[in-house]
Amino acid sequence: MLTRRDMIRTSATGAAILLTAPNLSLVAQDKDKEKAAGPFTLPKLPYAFDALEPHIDAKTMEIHHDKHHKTYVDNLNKFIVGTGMETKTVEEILANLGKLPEKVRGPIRNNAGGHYNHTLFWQMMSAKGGAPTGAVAKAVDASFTDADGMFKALREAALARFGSGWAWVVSDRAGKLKIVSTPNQDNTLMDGTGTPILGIDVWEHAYYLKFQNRRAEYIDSFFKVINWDFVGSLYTAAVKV
Ligand code: MN3
Repeated sequence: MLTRRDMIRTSATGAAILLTAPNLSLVAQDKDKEKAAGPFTLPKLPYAFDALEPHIDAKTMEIHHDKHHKTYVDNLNKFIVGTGMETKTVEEILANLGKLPEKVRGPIRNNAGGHYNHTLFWQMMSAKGGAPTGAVAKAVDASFTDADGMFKALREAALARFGSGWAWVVSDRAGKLKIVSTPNQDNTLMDGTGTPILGIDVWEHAYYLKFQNRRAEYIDSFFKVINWDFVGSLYTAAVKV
């Protein structure tokens, strides 16, 4: 079980998640909450709202986490009832959307996707910033020449996403990285095209308060607060699967 302290430690040293939750078991966190309104709960932000200032502002972080992410969790809890998948992990739900009743498949796709994507997103950021190291750095170089090559490709995908969605760096099981963009709250677990190791939320709610329509500036600010320890742990787990 992941306690709050474990979550904070995980955010500080991304490698710890390999010991406690190799498959990012969101349900393990969810079960910690005793009075949850359903099987899924909003994970605590692993740092203060203002921790990523000046790159990502505190008000955006507060609304994004406490309102937007919470709504995905609340709606997932509402729609999952009676589907027979109440005890599944978010990852299992996302990989098996076709098994859900047609009536709730769309809402569960959006809200389970939103819950999973944001749970990763908070941990993918850290005030420390920095550059990739170790195995993930080698993979970045092999796939994109260098980190700047990866940023360039990720920036292009994030800018090209029309409307709301995400741009991702995903890994296949052999450790080859590629850039993918998905609409809405979709991700690459849904179609099995890879495991997300880094993702940028390009919904306007992620940047409009500070950057208004200047998505490119927000993207470059995000690049300064990437939690490479956590990204590295996601990469190692993706390759080991
Ligand atoms: Mn968002």
